[in-house]
Amino acid sequence: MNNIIPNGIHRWGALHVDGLNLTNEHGQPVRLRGMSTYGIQWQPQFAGEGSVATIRDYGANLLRVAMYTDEGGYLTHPEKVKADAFRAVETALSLDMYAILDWHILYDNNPMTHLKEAKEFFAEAAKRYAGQPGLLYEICNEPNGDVTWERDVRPYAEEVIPVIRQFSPNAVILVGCSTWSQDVDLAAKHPLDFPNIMVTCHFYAGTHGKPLQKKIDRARELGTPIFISEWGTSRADGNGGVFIRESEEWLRFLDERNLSWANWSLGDRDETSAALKPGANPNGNWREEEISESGRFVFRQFRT
Ligand code: DCB
Repeated sequence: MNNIIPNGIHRWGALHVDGLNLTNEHGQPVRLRGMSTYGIQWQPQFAGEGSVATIRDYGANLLRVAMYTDEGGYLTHPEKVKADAFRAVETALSLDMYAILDWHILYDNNPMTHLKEAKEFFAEAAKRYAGQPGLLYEICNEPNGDVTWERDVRPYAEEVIPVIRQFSPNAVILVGCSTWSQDVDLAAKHPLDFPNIMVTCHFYAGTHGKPLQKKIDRARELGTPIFISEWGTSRADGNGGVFIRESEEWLRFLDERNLSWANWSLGDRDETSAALKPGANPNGNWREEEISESGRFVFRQFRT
C-alpha cells in the first residue's frame, strides 16, 4: 500500500478516548498534529492533494476541514460547500492522514440556531463515512455571545452525537464550548454522558495565555479530555504578531500534556495567522518565499 505514514490511519487505526488521552486502536496514547484549512468556502484550493501532501511531508498527520456555516458557507451554498468539504476530507484520508470535519459556526454564535441543518448534515456525513477509521467529527466550532454550555451547547451535542453514532458508532466527536471554545472548565462541570468525546479548546498566542491554560488544567482535573482543534500564532482576530515566543510557551504546555492540535490556517490570506503568503501555489511544494513567518514556525513543529 502506498502512502502509509508511521502516525497515520493504517498504523493507528480507529482512535478512541481513554481518560484524558486520545488513543490508537491498541489503546496507546497518540497525538494528532496538523493544520486547519482556512474557510473551505473561500480557499478550497489549499485542501487539494498537492498542498495536503506537502504538510504531510513536513510531518503533519491531521487536516481539519473548516466548513463555515455562515459567511457564504454551507447554509448559503450547501451543495457546493459540502462537496468541497467532503473532497478535502477524502484527500486527507487518501494520504493516510486523519481528518476533522468541522461545522464551523462563528457569527451564527449559538449552535442551536441551526440544529436541524446540523443534524441533516452530520447524518449524511456519518453515513458516507461509516466504518472510516480516520474521520473525527467537530460538531460546533466556536459558540460565543449569549450562549452557555448547559442551556445551549450541551443540549445541542445531545441531539447531534446520536445522529452521528447511528452510522458511526465509535467515531471520536469533538465538541466546542462557550466563549469561542475557551470555557472548557465550565463544560467539564457538566460532562456529556457519551464515550469517545473530547471538548475543544481554541487559543491565539497573541491574545490568550496563562488564564486559558489554567482553564484547560481545571477541565482535565475534572476528567474532561481536551483537543486543541484550532490555535493561531496571531491575535484572536487572526492578525497581528507573529507571537513566536508566546506560541513556543503554548506548544510546551501542549507537549507536556500530549494534546493534539490543528493550526489556523492552511491558506494564503493576507493575515499573519495564514501559513502561506498571498499567491502561494495551491499545488504545494512551496518555496521558502511562499511560506509566511507563521507557516515556517508551525511546519517545523510537526516533527518535534
Ligand atoms: C476564530 C474562528 C476563525 C477565525 C479565527 C481568527 O475566531 F474560529 O474562523 O478566523 O479564530 O479570528 C478568522 C479569519 C479571518 C476571517 C474571520 C471571520 O482568520 O480572515 O475574516 O475568521 O470569518 C475567534 C476566536 C477567538 C475570538 C474571536 C474570534 N476571541 N472571532 O477570543 O475573541 O471573532 O472570529
